[in-house]
Amino acid sequence: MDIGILRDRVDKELSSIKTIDDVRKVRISLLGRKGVFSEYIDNIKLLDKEKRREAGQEINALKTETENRLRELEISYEGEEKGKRETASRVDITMPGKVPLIGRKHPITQTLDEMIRIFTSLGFSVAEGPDIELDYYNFEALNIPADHPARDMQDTFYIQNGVVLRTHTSPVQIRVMESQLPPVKIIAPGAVYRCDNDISHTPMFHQVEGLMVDKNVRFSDLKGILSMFVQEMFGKDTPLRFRPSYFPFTEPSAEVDIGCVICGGVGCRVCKDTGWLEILGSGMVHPQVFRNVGYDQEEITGFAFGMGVERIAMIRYGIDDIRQFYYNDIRFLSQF
Ligand code: 2NM
Repeated sequence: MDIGILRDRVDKELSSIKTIDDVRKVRISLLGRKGVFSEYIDNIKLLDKEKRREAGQEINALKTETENRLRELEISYEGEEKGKRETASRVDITMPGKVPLIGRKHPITQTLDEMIRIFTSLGFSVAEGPDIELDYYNFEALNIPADHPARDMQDTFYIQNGVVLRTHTSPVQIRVMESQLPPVKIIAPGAVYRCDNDISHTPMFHQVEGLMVDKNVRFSDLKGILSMFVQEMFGKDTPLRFRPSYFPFTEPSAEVDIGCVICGGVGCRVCKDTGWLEILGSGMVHPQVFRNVGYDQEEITGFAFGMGVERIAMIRYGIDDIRQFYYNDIRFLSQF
């Protein structure tokens, strides 16, 4: 009696199994009442007396092993079969597909990108600098005196002695002027920080400041550049006006209004019935600022301006509460 042949038969039949039905068929053919194992066990009695015991033990061991392997196969095919049935009942292939949500840029980024596009098309380069700034670059070099209210603890985030979160992007312009000679024609976009939080102020907001310095730069150049900007940003027929103002770093200084884009100038809640919306501050760079960066203020002149990106975006999209930009509510953000 050759147990090797029996083992080969078992291996061959087990490896042919592909479904739960195969498991049942193979179990009957190997372990059934008229199966292969029965046949071998019946034949033990034909052996010599002394060989019967050994053959019986070997066949029984192989039988137990075969039973175990069949049980394992049965469990794994059962699971597979069950999984198929469940999947078939769970997935309704007639359902419409899920449309993935498509992301987009934040409205402030969209507005900032558009502002940068307009100014670069007018020949301005983009300059950047640190958000954490020295008191010197944020205030001192800009001719802002020690007792100016902007330098108060209540208005500025102080990091440590002589170090602040920048309250405007003007320090970037100072750094650029320190490091290169005129002509300079740059914008400085980026985040700025002020201790303020209400319907029209967030502690972090964004600015775009511009600076043009060369021989013979005049106030009319400022008017030309800002007119072009307003026409591109708000439309060709948008009216524009300059009002006298004051900044420590410009002389003369001017604030710029555009005709109210909500009411067309007849008066409404947004423009507080004035027909005008203030959009930016500007002026001719103060000679003291040029002295601070080592420029010869007899040789060159320049204009500068600064505006809030959130304010431009609020006018552009007709939003009345600046804080909407920072709640990160997808129902608000997905409108832009
Ligand atoms: C403003 C208004 C007016 C300004 C001035 C300078 C610099 F560095 F040239 F002195 N940068 N930005 C400026 C001038 C900013 O923001 C309302």
